[in-house]
Amino acid sequence: MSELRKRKSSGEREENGGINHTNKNGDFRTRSEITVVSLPSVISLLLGICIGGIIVGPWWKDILDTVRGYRWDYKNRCIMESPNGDGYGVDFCRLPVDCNTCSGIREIDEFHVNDLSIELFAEKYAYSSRPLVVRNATLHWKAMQDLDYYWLKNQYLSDPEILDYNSDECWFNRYKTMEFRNLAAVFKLPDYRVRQEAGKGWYVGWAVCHKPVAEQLFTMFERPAFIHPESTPPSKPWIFIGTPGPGAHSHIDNVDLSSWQAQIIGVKKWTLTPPPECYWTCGNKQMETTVYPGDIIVINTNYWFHATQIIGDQLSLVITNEYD
Ligand SMILES: O=C(O)CCC(=O)C(=O)O
Repeated sequence: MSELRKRKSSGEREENGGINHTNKNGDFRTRSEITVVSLPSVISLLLGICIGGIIVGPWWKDILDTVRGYRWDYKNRCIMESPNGDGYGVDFCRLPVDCNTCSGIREIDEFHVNDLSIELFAEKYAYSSRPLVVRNATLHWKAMQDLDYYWLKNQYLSDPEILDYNSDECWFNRYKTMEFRNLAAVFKLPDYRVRQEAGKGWYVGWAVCHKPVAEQLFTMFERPAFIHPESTPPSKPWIFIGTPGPGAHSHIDNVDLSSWQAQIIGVKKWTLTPPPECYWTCGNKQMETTVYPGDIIVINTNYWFHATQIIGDQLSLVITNEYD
């Protein structure tokens, strides 16, 4: 060992990363390498951390949310969906969806109603969150002849108590039509606005939780042919109605089940986007489809972000129902 030491000169590096030093008696000593950081650098670093913390601190969650594309509730471990302050949208916290579902879906499938059996629908679409358009599915419904804005107005105004009815099942969404405080306002529209001859466009949706109206509405439509006969019959249909222009803003729902929507009057363009938590699996590529009178679109609105737009020059009117 001493032989080895003598062959090395003072300050020469040893294999273990230390440095040899010779003391005044001529002995060798090994010391670990020390990196000296100057005091001003340490102070600058600490100052930087403090200032950075003060500046970014209150916003770090916002910054993370922006990067992620959704707002995460750390306490309840769910994604916060909030109204955007304009009075439309629903405030709730949802669990992230299963991104395997959207990973293989690049477009909205389409069938003519005669080509879609109950079995095929049950196997491939009903419970898979795979969106679907079924063409010419409602051409025989009475609604196609008789249902319009004025039919609804007559039903709702037939008894002054109907519009006052309220329950947990009732909801009314005015989207961007801020002038409508409630459903009653929709039926006070002057004719020229229903016929879109003048004035601003409007768009609303609501649950037909008003029993007398729901009963009459049920005479206008039936369970779509591709839905299993043992599926629970519809109980409270929803109506969406409005003039050409923006329909629903992009949003995700917090409802019980998947739903179908039958286009009775007008033409509607749908845009579906995978949920933001699935960005790395499904991307954010939008899928679009256009539905015409007689068509049905089937969507799990709890899974897909969806937005609508009314195109053409006619008012749009649809009946929607959940199914199990
Ligand atoms: O029909 C529309 O314009 C919107 C429908 C919708 O948002 C829904 O069914 O959840």
